[in-house]
Order: sequence, then structure tokens, then C-alpha cells
Amino acid sequence: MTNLNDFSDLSDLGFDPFFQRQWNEFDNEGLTPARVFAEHRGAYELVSAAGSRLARLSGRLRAQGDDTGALPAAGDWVAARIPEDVRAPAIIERTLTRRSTFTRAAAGREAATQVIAANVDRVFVVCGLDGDYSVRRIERMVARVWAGGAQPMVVLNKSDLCDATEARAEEIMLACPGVEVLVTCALSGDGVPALAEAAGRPGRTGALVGSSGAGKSTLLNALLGEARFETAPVRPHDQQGRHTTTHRQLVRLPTGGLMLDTPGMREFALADEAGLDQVFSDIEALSAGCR
Ligand SMILES: Nc1nc2c(ncn2[C@@H]2O[C@H](COP(=O)(O)OP(=O)(O)OP(=O)(O)O)[C@@H](O)[C@H]2O)c(=O)[nH]1
Ligand SMILES: [Mg+2]
Repeated sequence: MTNLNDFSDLSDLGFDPFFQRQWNEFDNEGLTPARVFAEHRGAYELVSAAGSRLARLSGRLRAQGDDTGALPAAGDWVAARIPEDVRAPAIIERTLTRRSTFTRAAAGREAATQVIAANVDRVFVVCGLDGDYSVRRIERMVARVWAGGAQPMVVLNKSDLCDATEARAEEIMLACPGVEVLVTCALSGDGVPALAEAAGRPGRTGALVGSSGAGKSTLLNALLGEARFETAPVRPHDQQGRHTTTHRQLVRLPTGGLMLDTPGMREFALADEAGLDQVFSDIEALSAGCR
């Protein structure tokens, strides 16, 4: 069986000719290619061929600030200086150019975008088939995935709570032409093998995005076959989640591919769309015939 912690073959981490070419173009003396698996308020978890390591930004990168989106995000490839002393943090010297991004407008700042996921092949737009269901939100997220250069797939989760799953799936296929739609129940495992299949082989990277409570972490746990990540019940009256996941985390699946879990997005819409969306999602929830 493959050792899921062994990345001595960097291509299993997603390092391919696109990144290799960039790597060869700068003075990489003393630097190691590594992938950002998690970011916690300025502290980074990197994984390189040598294993996992905590890291921080170099002074030069820190000084650049984040307004240009130049700071590393989960999924990024970076060039890091890794000291021999395992207790010393690695230093991230530069971020390699991204192949794809999934972004949203950063909270409270005009014109600034926040990179939610970098270098993902497939973004899974997860939506609960309960009060979370909103065709317009799914449409917007799918458009955002295309715009960032990744391939979208819509995951309609909580099929056990809806009597009209096929109608919902058809509705999404009409609204988002050319996008695959998968119906899942993370609790029973229905549709989870198909999700694992879509997440793909070693070297491929997926990301789970969607509102809080949609079941992203529950799906990830089902893919892993263990309750590794925290999940929490939604509010009974409106099925909104409680923002249980608080940081983005990349993990390796038993199938060898990588998957990024992300915190539920509070405000995905543009500010002036947000109110309207609420109205529409209320109407949609009423007409959906879903509990
Ligand atoms: N009935 C039902 N409940 C589900 C299903 N999938 C997840 N849930 C429940 O939905 C709740 C929210 O699930 P989470 O996995 O924490 O949701 P999340 O999308 O990770 O939410 P954030 O981390 O807050 O963004 C939990 O109580 C899960 O048990 C499902 O297929 N059916
Ligand atoms: Mg979660």
C-alpha cells in the first residue's frame, strides 16, 4: 500500500513541468520546493520531499504585504530555506506563479481579493439540499471557478434530506451547462466513491468550497474513512452552519490525490448582490420541496 506521508516523488504533490520550469529560472541555491498545506495566521505548514515542516515568511515577502495576492495561500508552491535543525522554522522566500486560483473579494476591503485555494485542478462547489440550497449562489461560485482556471464540479450533499434530488440536479445542470453534478449523502456514504474518483489520482488537487454547514468536512472525513476533522450541526431554524472549520487544510486522500478543506464562506456575493440573494434563496428554499 502507498505510504500517504511519503512525498519523495514530488509529482505526487503536484509538482509538474509548469512548476519545474519556473524553479529552473531563478537562483534556487539552498532552496527547497515545498507546497503550502495549511496557513494559520502567518504560520505555514509546508510539505516537501523531506516531509512536513512549519514555516514563516521571509522579511522581504512580509514587507510586500498581501494586497497583490503575492503571499502564499493554501495549495501554493513556494521556495523555502529549510534549516537542518528540525526545531527551527523554514523560511519561505518566494511563491511560484499559480496555475489556477479560487478567489473571492476579501472581507471589508474594496478591490482586494483573497486567494482561497491555489493550484487546484478541480473545485467542488458543495451545497446542502436543505435550506442551504441556492441555484444563484452555485452559479456564481461555478463562474468564479472557471474564471480562476480550475474545473468546477457541483456536489449536492444531504440527499437524505430532500425528496427531489433528481429535479435539483437537473436544475443545476441547466443553470451551469457543461458542469458535472454529483449527489451525495456524506452520512451514509452515498456518492462518496464517485467524489473520490473525481478527486483523482496522485498529483491532482481538489478543493471543497461552499457555505458553512454544507457538509464539506463531513465529506472529507467520509473520503478519509475516519472522523479526522471537526464537524458541527447546523442551526435548526435556517440550516446555517456554525463556521466550524477555521483554516484551510490540504490533506492526502487514500486514493493518493490531495483535497483542500476550506471554511464556509460568509459573504461570497458582491456586497450589492448579497441582499437580493437572500430573497432568492428564501424563495428557492420554499419552492424546493426540501426540508
Ligand atoms: N443529514 C445529513 N447531514 C449531513 C450530511 N453531511 C453533513 N451533514 C451534517 O451537516 C452538519 C455540518 O457539516 P460540516 O461538515 O461541519 O459542514 P462544513 O461545510 O464543513 O461547515 P464549515 O466548516 O462551518 O464550513 C453536520 O452536523 C453534519 O453531520 C448529509 O449528507 N446528510
Ligand atoms: Mg468544515
